[in-house]
Amino acid sequence: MAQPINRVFSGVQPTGNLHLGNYLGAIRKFVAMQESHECIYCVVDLHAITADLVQDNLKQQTREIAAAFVASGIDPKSHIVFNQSQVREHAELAWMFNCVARMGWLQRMTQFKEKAGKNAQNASVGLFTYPNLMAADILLYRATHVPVGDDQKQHLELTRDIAAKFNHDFAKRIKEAGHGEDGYFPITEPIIEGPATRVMSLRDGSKKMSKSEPSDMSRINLTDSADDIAKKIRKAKTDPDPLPDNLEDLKGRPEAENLVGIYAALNDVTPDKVVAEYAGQQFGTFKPALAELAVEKLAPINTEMRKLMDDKAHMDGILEDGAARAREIAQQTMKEVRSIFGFLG
Ligand code: AQP
Repeated sequence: MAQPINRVFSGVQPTGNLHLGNYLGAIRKFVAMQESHECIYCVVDLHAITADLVQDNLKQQTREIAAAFVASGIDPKSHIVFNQSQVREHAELAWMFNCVARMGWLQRMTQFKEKAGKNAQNASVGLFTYPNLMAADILLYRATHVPVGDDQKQHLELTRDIAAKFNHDFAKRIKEAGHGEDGYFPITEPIIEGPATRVMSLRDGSKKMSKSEPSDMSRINLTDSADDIAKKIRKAKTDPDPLPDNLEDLKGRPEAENLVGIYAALNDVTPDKVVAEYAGQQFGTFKPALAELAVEKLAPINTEMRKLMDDKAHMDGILEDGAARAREIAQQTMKEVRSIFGFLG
């Protein structure tokens, strides 16, 4: 079977409220890529149990992420939107990739070190092998492009390493099965670009904005009201200096740099343009402008998300339909992968 040349896959974990970082770093790119690519967008619920085993609201949060996809402009009819646990082949390929990936590769993953913290011995094995499941998510669909935020860069490199090792180790069988000279799995291209590939916490410019950060004031959620958005931006940590007229002078001012990056991304302009416009202005002027812009861009998504969330049956229908179409691709891949491994059946 020929490899697709233009297939996008990406996923979001249902681990809490979607925030501005997820939106600017990932979901907005998902929307843009629909124009030129065949897209598969997944709520990666199997990943959600790697950190906290017992989840209270998994079904609801899964629907909420899917609703955010659709409310942001993803078309679930022309493309595929589904949740990972409905397509069992993700887990099967992840097991095989546990055997392809090397211990040393996983031991280098910085996200595991950050998430496991000082108590790595007590972290789940799933958290350690998370990148193998992520590689399986992507390669199950032989996706060629993966739009993600900057924090996922290292995991994407691992996905490429897994694909390359599989293609190399099974080269003879892959060729004999007629899959061509380039190997079976594509060497996926990460799409990490724009001014908001790493949106930082509103309370601490050295930490990334994150769903699992305990302080809700650290992030703007897609479900926040206009008042909440304005309050969070007003209270965002900054320094006492005015905005400079060039980006170089923002260096060493992480909170200011973050707010400028957010403004630029929301307004689809470069950060240079933002500092040129607000040069010499205090945050007392810049923050209300940013709040107004954020509300203008996020309010329509928020309204649409609420509407979708009121109709659970509709959301479940979208996910079931997406899963059926994803499964067709996944089953074909696994048939071929099982044969390459040499399994009977
Ligand atoms: N702060 C961020 N800036 C830009 N992009 C971001 N992403 C996450 N945080 C930022 C991107 O959003 C997509 C979905 O991420 P995820 O939910 O699968 O997991 P994550 O990267 O671990 O995100 P969180 O919000 O920090 O979740 P928790 O707290 O549960 O770990 C990815 O493309 C990611 O790069």
